[in-house]
Amino acid sequence: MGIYQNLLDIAAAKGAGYLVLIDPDKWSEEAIVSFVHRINQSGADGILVGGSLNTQGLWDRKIFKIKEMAKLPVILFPGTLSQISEHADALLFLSLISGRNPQFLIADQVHAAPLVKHIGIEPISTAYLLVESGKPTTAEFMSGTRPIPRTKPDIAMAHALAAEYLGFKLIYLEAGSGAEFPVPVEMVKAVTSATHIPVVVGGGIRTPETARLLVEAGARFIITGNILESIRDPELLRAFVQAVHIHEA
Ligand code: 1GP
Repeated sequence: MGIYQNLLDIAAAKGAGYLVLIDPDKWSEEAIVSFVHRINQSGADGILVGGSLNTQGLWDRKIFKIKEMAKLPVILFPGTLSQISEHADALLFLSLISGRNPQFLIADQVHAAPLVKHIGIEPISTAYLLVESGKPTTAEFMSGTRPIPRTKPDIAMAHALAAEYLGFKLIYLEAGSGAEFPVPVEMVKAVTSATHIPVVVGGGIRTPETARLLVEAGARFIITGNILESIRDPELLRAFVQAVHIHEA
C-alpha cells in the first residue's frame, strides 16, 4: 500500500493523523536519533522532513539517519529542490497555489519531477496555501509571495476548490513555521466544508488544545514542528497524539 493511502486510512480510523515535522537544520545528528526514538514511541502517524534553510549541511545524512531509525513513514516536505532525497518513503509534491510566483507554482516542480521518478519515492500532489499569521514568516519571505489574509476564509476556500478541481490529493493550510497565530478555525471550516480532499493544517500550533480545535474544524492532519524543538518532552508529544486522534479519545 502506498503512503498516501496509508495516510487516508489513518485519518479514517483515528479521525485525524498527527505528523511531526523535523527540520534537519535544527537538530544535531545525535539529537535526531533520540527524537525519532521518542516519535516512534509516541503513537504519532508519520514524520515530515523539511525546512526553509540549510545552514548546517549534512541534510541528506540526517534524512538517512531519520529513515534508518523511523518505524513510521518518512515524508519529505521540501522547502527547496535540494531537499529531495532518496532516503524517504514519499514526498509532498507541493505547488504554492496561494502565491503567484511561477517558480513555486510550476517551475521547481518541472525540475523535481524526473528526479522523483528516478529515485522512486512516492509523490503526493499537495496544494500549499500560505495564510497570514501575525508576523511575516520565513516561508512568505523565501517564496516571495503574499499569504492569504487570515480574515478572508472565502479566499482560502476558493483556492482549495480550485485545488480539488485541478486534481490535487492534499490541501495544506500553512501559517508558517513558528507562526504567531495558527490558521484560523473559521478558515479551516470554510475549506473543509467546501472540499472533499483531506486538509493538512500546520504552523504555529503550540498546544494540544489548539490541535484538537483544528481537527474539530475538519483538519485531517495536524503538523507541529517548532514546539517540539523547544520543549523536548515525550509527554507533550503524547498529548498531541491524543488530542488529534479524536476517534480514540
Ligand atoms: C511548518 O507547518 C509546519 O511548515 C510546522 O510549523 O514549526 O510552527 O509547528 P511550526
